[in-house]
Amino acid sequence: MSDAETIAVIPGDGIGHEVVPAALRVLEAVDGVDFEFVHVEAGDAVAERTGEPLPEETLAAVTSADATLFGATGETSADVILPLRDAVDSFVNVRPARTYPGVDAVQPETDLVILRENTEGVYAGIENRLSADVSTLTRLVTRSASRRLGEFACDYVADADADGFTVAHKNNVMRVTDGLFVDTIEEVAADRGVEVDDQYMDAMATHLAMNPAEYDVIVCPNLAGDVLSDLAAGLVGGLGLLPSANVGAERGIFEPVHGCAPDIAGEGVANPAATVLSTAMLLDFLDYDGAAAAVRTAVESTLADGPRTPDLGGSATTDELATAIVDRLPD
Ligand code: GGG
Repeated sequence: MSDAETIAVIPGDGIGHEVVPAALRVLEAVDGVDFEFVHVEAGDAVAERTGEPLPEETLAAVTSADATLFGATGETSADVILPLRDAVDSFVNVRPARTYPGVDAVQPETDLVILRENTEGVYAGIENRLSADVSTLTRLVTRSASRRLGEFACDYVADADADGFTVAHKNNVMRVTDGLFVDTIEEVAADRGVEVDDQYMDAMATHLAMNPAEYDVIVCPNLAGDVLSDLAAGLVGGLGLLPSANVGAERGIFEPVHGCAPDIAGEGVANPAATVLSTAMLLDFLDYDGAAAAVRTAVESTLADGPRTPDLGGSATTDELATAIVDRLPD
């Protein structure tokens, strides 16, 4: 029996084909972990070729792997990443946003994490075209998913030694759905003795842009988490720096927050840092804490005084950045 960790690898589309191989170079160079990579396809390109954005073989690889490294998808995102999150029962998307020494940031004090509900809300896929002129969307919120997210947030706060968390919502407008969301999470926090406050998500966007240091752990519904994490990326130097973990009870999918960036795809200049940092989250998930820390330190050191890709004001290629990160891993 092999002790290797099986990792399903899905580059997806666009710059996914550049940042995922770069991140694999880093994973392969990590000391003390054996990997078996299972390379599979999903996204726009495979859909164009075969008619199927998420082939059976890909779904099978993800549901049997120990973890999945995912790049990015474009037009077919709803047909790919949403069913993949469901397939591994990934109820939360963890999106840390922090600044790095040496990287220009709009808000250098930013150091927070967004815990995004990952299977419900307006991303539950319940949309209908009623007629040529009318379409509808159903916003799904359940007590069980909200409870699970609240419990995860309480555990997260305890592990991170944080004071508590802030729930983003809009329960003055979406009274029933966000009412259930906030009430359930607040009940869980009260049971667990965790401090929680809540804010309207629109007001939070303003406060976050102006005073990010006031936030530590933010818990939000699905769409709000998607939007607020891109906002947070803008505060710390761009989307090239934000990793994420889709966490399920047994499996996880690790992906950069950014999309497939068709404007720069094929040029070999995409910043791989977000994907490499996502592999650090993958290593944490598989309990290789030392290896995860080594990857983070190598990325931090590279961002501090190594080569830079154009999004950070340099002219380095994706490969040059990956090489610099690999060179800074401990022997
Ligand atoms: N790696 C991130 C990615 O592929 N983003 C495309 C996208 O639109 N994702 C939707 C989501 O994260 O819910």
